[in-house]
Amino acid sequence: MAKRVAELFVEILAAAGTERIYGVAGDSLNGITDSVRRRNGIEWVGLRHEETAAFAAGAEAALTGRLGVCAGSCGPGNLHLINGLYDAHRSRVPVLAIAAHIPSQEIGSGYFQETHPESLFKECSHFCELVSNPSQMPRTLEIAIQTALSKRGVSVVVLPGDVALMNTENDDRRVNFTFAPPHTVPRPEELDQLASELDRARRVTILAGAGCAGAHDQLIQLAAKLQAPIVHAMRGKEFVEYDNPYDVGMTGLLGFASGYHAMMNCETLLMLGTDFPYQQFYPKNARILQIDIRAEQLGRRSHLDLGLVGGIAETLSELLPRITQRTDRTYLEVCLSNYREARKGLDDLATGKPGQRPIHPQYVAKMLNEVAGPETIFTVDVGTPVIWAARYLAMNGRRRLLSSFNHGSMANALPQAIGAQISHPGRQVIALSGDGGFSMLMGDLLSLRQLNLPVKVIVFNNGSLGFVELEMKATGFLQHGTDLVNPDFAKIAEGAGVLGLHVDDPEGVRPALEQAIAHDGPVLVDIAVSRQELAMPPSLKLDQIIDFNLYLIRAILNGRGDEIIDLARTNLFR
Ligand SMILES: Cc1cc2nc3c(=O)[nH]c(=O)nc-3n(C[C@H](O)[C@H](O)[C@H](O)COP(=O)(O)OP(=O)(O)OC[C@H]3O[C@@H](n4cnc5c(N)ncnc54)[C@H](O)[C@@H]3O)c2cc1C
Ligand SMILES: Cc1ncc(C[n+]2csc(CCOP(=O)(O)OP(=O)(O)O)c2C)c(N)n1
Ligand SMILES: [Mg+2]
Repeated sequence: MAKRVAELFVEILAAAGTERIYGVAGDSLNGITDSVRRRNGIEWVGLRHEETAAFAAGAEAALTGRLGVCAGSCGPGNLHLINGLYDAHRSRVPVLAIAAHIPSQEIGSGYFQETHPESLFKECSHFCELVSNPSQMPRTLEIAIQTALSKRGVSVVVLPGDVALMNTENDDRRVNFTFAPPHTVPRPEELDQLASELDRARRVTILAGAGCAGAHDQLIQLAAKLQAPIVHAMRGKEFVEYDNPYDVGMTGLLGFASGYHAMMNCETLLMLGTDFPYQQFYPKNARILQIDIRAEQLGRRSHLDLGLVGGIAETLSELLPRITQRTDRTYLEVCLSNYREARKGLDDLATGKPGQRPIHPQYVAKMLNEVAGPETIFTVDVGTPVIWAARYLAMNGRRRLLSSFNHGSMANALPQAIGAQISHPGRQVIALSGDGGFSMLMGDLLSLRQLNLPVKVIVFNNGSLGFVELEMKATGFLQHGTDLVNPDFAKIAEGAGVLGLHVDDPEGVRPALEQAIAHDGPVLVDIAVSRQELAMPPSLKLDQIIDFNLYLIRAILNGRGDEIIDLARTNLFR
């Protein structure tokens, strides 16, 4: 029996396990939204901005491993998806975007709202095709889904509103979407070679990333055999750091001195499932060995002496019996002791005494870590919240940590929290937002009320684009264009039917966070935190230090001495 293309589309999505579509309704999407309305089992999640929809779908996909789906209407509607889609694509999580399109007979005429989605989304997708004829369905959609799942990333189906409403007799489904990634292991002789490299080396450091998800046991066993410290890249934190006696912290500009030194002083660096992007932080003289599931990743960030293609869990299982147990812990102990020192240094910054204002953001993050539950999903805005999360949120194998780590977009935390909460009802979801990031997609605060999502939004309100100020200082620019004149966000929340709490004294931080978590509904906690909080890189290069001094000199010359005192008060004298 003939059915509409849109109806078939939604049926195929349901067959692929889709439970919801995030989006903003629009004329060209009517076929899809109406088919969703008439079908049980798939929900339309209406949001205030399509970018939120794409981030939410990406968060759902990241947490479940299943396809996240979002939709935007023709022209500006689907264009708004793009930043969130870039994020999902670069994080390599499977997302399908439905880009509704102008009437098919108008394509190419410069029609109202016309864009060319196949060109626009090409760069942020593995697959991006137009359905111009009903008989392309369901095959085009099946290929799109299969591609997103197997290549991990975004697929876009461009669907003109009129084609969505056409009838089709065609329903020759081919795919059952039971995709499970294959086990991939390198050849035995390559594993032997890797084992002998590792056995020969004196000081081995492991750099572990997100590719170590599901490989915690093997990773720890390997470190134990090699007596090797484990440094993690940021996306690896949630999979690597917990229950790990070999953990020496993160490296990179936001990392720990101990992570930095363990990378720079090793003789052999073993990279496992990581694409840590900053070349300056790789050792120049060490031998570098790498395992990654994708061959094109090998040697992408550093010189490479041996690269193997394999999944980390299964490859380490094969590698372990080939490695000789070491007993010398000298190098490991030095790295661990550096780590204890770095950790203490960071903990000493996370203090808050009643009456002592402004509140240190580190203290907020530390308190949040203490009051949040063991299953919490944290979403973290790009900006200084990423720093506080990296340093003060402890993972345990069950907590999750999402941000826009690879794409680096602001305003990700609230949208990702929405996707996390909808797909995980009953689970605690906490967004760590910057005041800049939060206000960028603030419209979807309203969605927390509309969709009854008990997300807790913690706004680190420092009245500025703080991370950018930090970068300006580190590189010798005088800060400009970074001021934010903010309202009391708690009052805005109240106006939106969301419990709003405002805190401006350290004494109030913990009680407010506890109250927020105990509250059965959405909450926004607006916390006035210090603006001039230095997040020193683990090792400053001489030119960076000179530039930093230059900043101070320029600031004085410009008569902004008050700011330096502020810097000093919040950093040097505590
Ligand atoms: C403001 C800001 C500052 C940042 N500062 C830092 C910083 O100081 N330090 C830092 O570390 N990061 C930092 N980041 C994050 C950084 O940009 C990268 O996102 C992060 O370092 C990448 O972590 P990763 O290598 O674990 O993950 P990814 O980049 O996602 O790499 C994972 C790798 O694992 C591979 N893989 C996936 N699955 C498997 C498998 N099963 N088996 C084998 N391989 C697999 C993938 O092919 C990929 O190559 C910052 C981000 C922001 C937004
Ligand atoms: C969409 C987008 N615009 C601009 C940037 C550049 N940028 C990175 S961090 C940042 C400031 C973030 O400010 P805020 O959310 O207030 O967090 P803070 O660093 O102050 O804690 C900016 C502008 C970006 N990463 N993404
Ligand atoms: Mg800010």
